[in-house]
Parts: sequence; structure tokens; C-alpha cells
Amino acid sequence: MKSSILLFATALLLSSCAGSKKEKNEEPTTQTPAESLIVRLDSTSKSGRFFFGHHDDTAYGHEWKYVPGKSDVKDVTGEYPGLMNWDLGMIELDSARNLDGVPFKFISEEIIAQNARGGINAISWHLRNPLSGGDSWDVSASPLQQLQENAALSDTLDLWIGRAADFIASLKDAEGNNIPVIFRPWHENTGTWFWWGAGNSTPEQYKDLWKRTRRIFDEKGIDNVVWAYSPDRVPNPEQYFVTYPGDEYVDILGSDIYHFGGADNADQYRQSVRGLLPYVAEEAAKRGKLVAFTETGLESVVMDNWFTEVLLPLVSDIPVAYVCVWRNANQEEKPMHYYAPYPGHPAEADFKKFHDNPKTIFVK
Ligand code: BMA
Repeated sequence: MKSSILLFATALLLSSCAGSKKEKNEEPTTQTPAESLIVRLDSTSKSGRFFFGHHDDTAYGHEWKYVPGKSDVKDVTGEYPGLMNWDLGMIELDSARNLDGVPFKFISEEIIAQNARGGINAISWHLRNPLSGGDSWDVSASPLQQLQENAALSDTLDLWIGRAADFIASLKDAEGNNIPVIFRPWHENTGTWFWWGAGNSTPEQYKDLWKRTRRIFDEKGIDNVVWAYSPDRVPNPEQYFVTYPGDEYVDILGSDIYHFGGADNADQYRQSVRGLLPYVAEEAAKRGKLVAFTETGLESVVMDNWFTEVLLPLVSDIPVAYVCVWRNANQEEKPMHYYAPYPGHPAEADFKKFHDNPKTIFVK
């Protein structure tokens, strides 16, 4: 024990001496894990490339569940998505599994594996309604409107945010370093379907929720979170910033816009994306922020050329750091609910072409 400490100390001394000449002119390496991920995402987007993302990629696919190393995306393209999204819904109740049944232990292991292969992880949070006890979509009670006068509710929310923070703080690589993740809480708030969304909170109450979240994470000294703001579509671009918590709280300006209605509605989808993402990208550039297409997709990929003919052209001239499609739910649970082609799907060839395009980043 003692001798290994001595050896370690000697090695440290030698390495610092050896490096001292060279290091004089170098910047001190005091970057937090979050800062290094920001730098990486920034240089990627500046190079005109983006990470392709998929939710719950290695947990289950259209025809399988929990097969080690398996992924619908990998089965079609030969590589894992460059980014994997995971959801913390139910962590607030200290549950062992999330709202879709994925064990948090599994999520943690997969985040470590994805990080080790040079990929990126993002985290969303479909948490329960702390006032009604229902799920994220239960808008029968509006907690954010009662936080001021309901101290117990406020304490519950703080406890829940603290549990999400503790999970994120526990993510470490094999060397014990904190793994950086993109955290995207309180998403799609411009829609009316979540209890933190439009109609259930005022813009001030929503911004306060972000400030509360940041305070709790900051008090715990968490240094591995890159913060993403990701409203759903908005009636006009300026609306995007009505609920924006402020530049000091956010690193990534994101947007969740889905393609509904298949080929007939492709133009409508294109208009929605073109009506918002370029504006968001422009604002991000002005504010020194990153931009991302945080959630999108065409359920069941009912257009065989969707990835190269619809999605790719929409993001080609926007410096998005990543583009993420939603999960491939298992067919026994939701047979039509998948957003990436699986082997044998009619859009398989097009998805391979999308993978082969130099702009898209997947990982081995
Ligand atoms: C939704 C659907 C739900 C799922 C939730 C959280 O968009 O996929 O089935 O429970 O996301 O992953």
C-alpha cells in the first residue's frame, strides 16, 4: 500500500517535471466534464457534422428486449448511434426501474459503455406529477401553480430533483471520472400535455422551475451536466424565448418537433422545422450556445426515404450538434411505436445511406 502510494507520488512528480517545460505555454486543464463535452459538441457542429441519437437504443428494439450488445440501429448500420438518450422517469420515487421498465442500473451501465465507445449520452425526465400522483401527462393538477403556498409540495419537488441529480452525479467511467451527460429536463413545455407545460404554469413559474433545478444541482457540486432547453413547436419563433430561463442556465438550445401524418404531411413538418430551427441556430450563435434537434422522428418510419430525403436536408445547413429520434418500443408493447428502422424494415436501405453520409456520427 505504502510503496504504491510512493510510486504514484514519484510518477506524479516525474510527469509534472517532464511536462513542465512544454506545459508552460499551454492552457491549464481545469475543464469540468461538462465543459469538455460542450467543447466537443461545439467543434463537431462547426465541422458540419452531428451525432445521430436514439432513445433507449440498447435496452430493447422492435423485436427484442435486453439482449447484451444488441441495437436496432447497429443491426441495420453496423454501428451504434453517436448519442443515446435515456429517461429518468420514476427515479423521483426511488424506483429501481423507469417508466418504461428499464432498470436504472442498466441505464447507468449503458451510459458508461456508450461513453467508453466515444459516444454521447443525453437524459430526459418524464417524472410523476407531485401534486396528483399521476404521470407526466396528468394535467388534472398543476403543481407549479401551488409551489409558493404549499411547502410540502415544494419539499417533494426538491427531493425528486435531488434524486435525479444524485443519479447523474453517480455516473463514472472506469477511472472514476464523472461522465458528462446532456440533461434535458422540463421538455416540450410549449405543449399542453405535461404538468409543467403551457396552461399548467406561467412563464415565470416555468423559469423558476429551471432555477430551482439548477440551484439543487449546483448545491451538490455537480459538474457533469450540459443543460438543454427543448420546447416543442411554437406558433412563431419569438415564442421560443417566452419561457427561456436565461443564458446562465442553458448550454444547448434544442427543439422537439415530430413528423406526424406520413408523406402527406411531409411539407407541413418541413415548414415547422424550417420555421424554427434556423432561428434557434441564429440565436444560439449570438448567445454562444449550441443548437440541437433534441427530439424528432416519423413513427413507424412510414416513408422509405425519410432519413435522407426529409430529415437530412432539413438539418444539413444548420449547425446542429445532434439529432435524436425516439425509441423503438417492443412490438409486444406498442407495435407501431418505433422511430429507427430495424432489419427487414422497408426504410433499412435509406437508413444505411443516412449512416454512410459523412455528416452523421455513429460509434463503433
Ligand atoms: C413517449 C412514449 C411513451 C413513453 C415515454 C417515455 O413518447 O414513447 O410510450 O413511456 O415517451 O419514454
